[in-house]
Amino acid sequence: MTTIEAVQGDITRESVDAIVNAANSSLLGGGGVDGAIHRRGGPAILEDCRKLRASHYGKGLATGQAVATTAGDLDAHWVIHTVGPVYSATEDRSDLLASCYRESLRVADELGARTVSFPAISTGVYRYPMQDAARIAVDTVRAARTDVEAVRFVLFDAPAYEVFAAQLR
Ligand code: AR6
Repeated sequence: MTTIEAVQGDITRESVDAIVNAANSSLLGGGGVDGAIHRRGGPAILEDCRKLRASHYGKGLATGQAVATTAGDLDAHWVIHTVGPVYSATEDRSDLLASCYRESLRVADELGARTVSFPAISTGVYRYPMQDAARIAVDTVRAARTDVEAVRFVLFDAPAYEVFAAQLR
């Protein structure tokens, strides 16, 4: 059984086995939660990302996939980087967003992570509507077959927290 909860806060302050990053396919950093994780986690994360680019992801990490690095100075063992879809009003990309949560949990299982914190993937720069994103996130984690014992959705602001909390009720 996986316990699932939503909290409001800054994901870079989490003390868990793995923190999930809403990255982009370059894996080389960006704004939003990605920027915050690299800033607080320090250069070791980017160093690992560069190595992954060179060894396995020369063309970048595909949307919906996930890969782990060190968490550097963060209070976690690993950062799991996943690439959410850019929202489209004309094309249903919910499977790709669901894949981010599934693949991140699969990577967490490979690592042996038991506690994992997720941000609201794709809901910032990638413009996914919070309501849809929360439904996909909660449904996918609830349906996942995983050894992860505790999943925390860490929402940056109160409106996002309310949407996730309502979805969990
Ligand atoms: N803790 C928790 N949530 C946060 C934090 C934080 N410290 N900072 C922002 N958020 P975004 P995306 C929330 O834009 O939409 C980057 O440049 C934010 O309020 O970080 O998947 C990447 O490199 C929002 O609800 O990710 C990519 O290029 C959510 O995190 C692109 O943005 C996701 O917003 C990915 O876009």
